[in-house]
Amino acid sequence: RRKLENRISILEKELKEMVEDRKIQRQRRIKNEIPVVALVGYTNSGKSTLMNTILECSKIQDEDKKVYVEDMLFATLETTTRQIILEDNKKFLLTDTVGFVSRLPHQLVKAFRSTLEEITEADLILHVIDISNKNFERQLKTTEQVLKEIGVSDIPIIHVYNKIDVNNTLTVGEGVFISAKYKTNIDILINKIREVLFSDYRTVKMLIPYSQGSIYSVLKEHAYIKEEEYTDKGIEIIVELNSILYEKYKHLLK
Ligand SMILES: Nc1nc2c(ncn2[C@@H]2O[C@H](COP(=O)(O)OP(=O)(O)OP(=O)(O)O)[C@@H](O)[C@H]2O)c(=O)[nH]1
Ligand SMILES: [Mg+2]
Repeated sequence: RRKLENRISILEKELKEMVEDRKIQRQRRIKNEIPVVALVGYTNSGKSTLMNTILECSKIQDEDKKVYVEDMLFATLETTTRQIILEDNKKFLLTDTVGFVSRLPHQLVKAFRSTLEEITEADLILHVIDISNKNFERQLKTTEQVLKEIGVSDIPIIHVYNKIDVNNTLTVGEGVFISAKYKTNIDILINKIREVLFSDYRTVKMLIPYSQGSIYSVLKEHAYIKEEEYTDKGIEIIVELNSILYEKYKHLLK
């Protein structure tokens, strides 16, 4: 009892500090236009494990970037955001959040509300469900109830049924069935994420005059150059880009 109260006061303090940091992060992010994916779900469902597994699919990986995983309630005390870069240069930010519980200790509700704000900023929510838990249906409802309360009905949600290595009896339904720990079906999940986040991408041919080489650098960094050829008029490229870059550079279409 005493231990739990201590833990709660640490939680409250840490959460308060995080809110301030996140306000700044958020503004930066909005300017960057990189889409944000939030991992949401009941405590112990495997959100942080999935964060680490998806990090391994990122082009730039760093062992230090892994987050803490533990078989306990509230292993995650703060939200963490990492950038994921897929092989074709498509990027998104992935946010690991504090897990939900039913009957949240009331001291925590306020602190939680602020972490939940983070979720309202997401472009996509991955709702992680631990199907090895016999109460998973109730946990799923609890999480959905909280999501409803914070008013995110306009954000797309993918149901991610986790721990199929323990329970594989439930494989039909809307969503993706994975094992975050054993890295099963992660490719399917990534493809679903792609469908939602990058539906505005298109592949076009462009000619960049040598005098505008900086555009080439921008595209090299923020788009996916599939082919390039140096001609006497400039660099001819076949590039896959999002609608923002497309609008900006469509005068170079060929
Ligand atoms: N068998 C199995 N265990 C898993 C799987 N994914 C995660 N786990 C385990 O489930 C436990 C909780 O994992 P976490 O990733 O810390 O869960 P979380 O949702 O981040 O938990 P909180 O931060 O407390 O909300 C750990 O012991 C993981 O190793 C899986 O696919 N299969
Ligand atoms: Mg966690």
